[in-house]
Amino acid sequence: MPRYGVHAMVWVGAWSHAEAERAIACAARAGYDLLEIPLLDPDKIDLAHTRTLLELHNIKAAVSLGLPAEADVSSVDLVEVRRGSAILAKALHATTALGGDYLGGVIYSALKKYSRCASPAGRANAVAVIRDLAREARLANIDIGLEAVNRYETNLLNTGAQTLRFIDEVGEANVFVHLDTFHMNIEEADCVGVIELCAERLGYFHVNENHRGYLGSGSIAFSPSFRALRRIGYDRTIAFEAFSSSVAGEALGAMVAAWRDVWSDSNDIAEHALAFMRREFADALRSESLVSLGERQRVG
Ligand code: LER
Ligand code: MN
Repeated sequence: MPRYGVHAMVWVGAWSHAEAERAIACAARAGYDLLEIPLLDPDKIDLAHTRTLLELHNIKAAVSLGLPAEADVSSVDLVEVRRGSAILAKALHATTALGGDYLGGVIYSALKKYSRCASPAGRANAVAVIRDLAREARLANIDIGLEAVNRYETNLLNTGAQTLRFIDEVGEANVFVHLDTFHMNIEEADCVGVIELCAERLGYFHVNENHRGYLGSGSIAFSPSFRALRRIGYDRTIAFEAFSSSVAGEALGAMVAAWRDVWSDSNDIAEHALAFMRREFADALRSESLVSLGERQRVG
């Protein structure tokens, strides 16, 4: 069975003690196995405090981030690349300190709208940084996830196929593809096909509506993707992600262009999402069993 996660920005836009307490307690109360903590400022997070809360509420942590423009590991400017590696080293330290086993997101470039294509030299820098990060992470049993995001948030990895090629170049066994239905909906020609293509290397799956609101209230057809996850025997993390301007606040709102107040009741949307994802996964099992029963009957 997969583990179900939720992004902390469903509750909070920063990570003070009070915000950590709220996000961790609410995610656990809603029934999630894991809380994805965005590492907004690695120097400001009180790791011991967060770890104590995670243990108290019996919930795992994953760490995610998008690199800032001035710390872009896919740059040809080595000062920027070094700044990016330093942030990733801190993020890896934070993941270990929180007892997490997953560090991912847009960690292979900046999370920003680029005005030109990625250069071969910049891409090679990103591959080298992720390789070094993965080697360090392996020592702590941490998996690294590269999230394919849409064209307005990176110029390097917009699709699952591009991410697989990049991972081949990195050549480390603990680097995985991280897919997100919001980004797949914009960039993939075939959302089912990409899940099947990435099967062996799929390490994390974000479930998101096209408007980042309540699952099922937008235009994304989730059932085919859940059936594909079942077919490939996916048993890693399925995490709900949603952003709304009133909850995410200015800084994060700007990063992911959450300009509208799409929803406002954090506990309600989180509970709704967990029930939705569990139902989709259970229905996917039923429909896959019906397909294989039909196949057996045709053959017999
Ligand atoms: C951003 O669009 C997103 O989907 C986040 O998961 C990025 O880390
Ligand atoms: Mn995402």
